[in-house]
Amino acid sequence: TTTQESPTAAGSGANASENFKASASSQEIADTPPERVAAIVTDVLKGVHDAIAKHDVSYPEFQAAKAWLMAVGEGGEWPLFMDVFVEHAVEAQVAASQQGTKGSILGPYFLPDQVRLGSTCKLPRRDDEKGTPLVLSGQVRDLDGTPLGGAEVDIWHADADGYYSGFAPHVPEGNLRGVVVTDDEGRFAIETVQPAPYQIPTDGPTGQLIGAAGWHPWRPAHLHIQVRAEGHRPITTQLYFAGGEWLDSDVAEATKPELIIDPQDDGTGIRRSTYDFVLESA
Ligand code: MBD
Ligand code: FE
Repeated sequence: TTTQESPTAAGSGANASENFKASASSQEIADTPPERVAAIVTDVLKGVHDAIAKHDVSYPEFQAAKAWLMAVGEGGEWPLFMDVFVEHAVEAQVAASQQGTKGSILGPYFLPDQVRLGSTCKLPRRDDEKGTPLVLSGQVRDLDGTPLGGAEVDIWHADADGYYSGFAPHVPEGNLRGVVVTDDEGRFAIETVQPAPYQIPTDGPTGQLIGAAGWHPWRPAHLHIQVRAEGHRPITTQLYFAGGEWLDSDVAEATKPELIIDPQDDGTGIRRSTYDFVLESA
């Protein structure tokens, strides 16, 4: 539905690959002992072998799978594929031991070191940024209710066409991204615009697989948020919008009922919602 020149899947996917490789500090890479590698990979391969037997997979299908795997790598889409189809299962493991605000997946489009903004702020945007004005305000607190001043509410989201800055070449760098620092009472108020749902690029290997399987390529509209405070366990999450399209069929399976906000028009055309974040001690 967009009239903007859209990035090719290869273009935005490759960006995600480069970003992942460059961000070794924010993406912690495990040094896993051999027994654990063997245990996990044995079960992963067993799942593959079982599927081959169950579905009587043929040689042409096996070759098609190899060609597709190569295309995912060449198109730089492994971060996209992994975060859409696998990350939610990893997040569920973390969630089992995490108190406070519910988490969700990070996704492929986080960028570190974005502009730092005061507690009441407007995210960087184009002069002609499309979309309904949206204000998200709230408070960051400890599990015991203590307000956390100086906490960082790192927020990034797609524009009203569903594109992310840093990944879609036509969107200016840093657009709709910022690190909002809470005031002494842990409060923040962020003005931005309503994001659109996100469509997995249909011209790349991930989109082609989705098409070949007859699935849909959509994520519901969402705000990505990572909240960090000294001495506390950071929380990575997303907020979704009540009544939004694809909310009940997110291709990335990353929605949770606790993460749905329902912004209301304040009478001036601005939609407002509050959301408080609760962090556990580190
Ligand atoms: C996104 O915007 C996203 O949040 C995830 C998890 C995967 C692909 C695109
Ligand atoms: Fe996203």
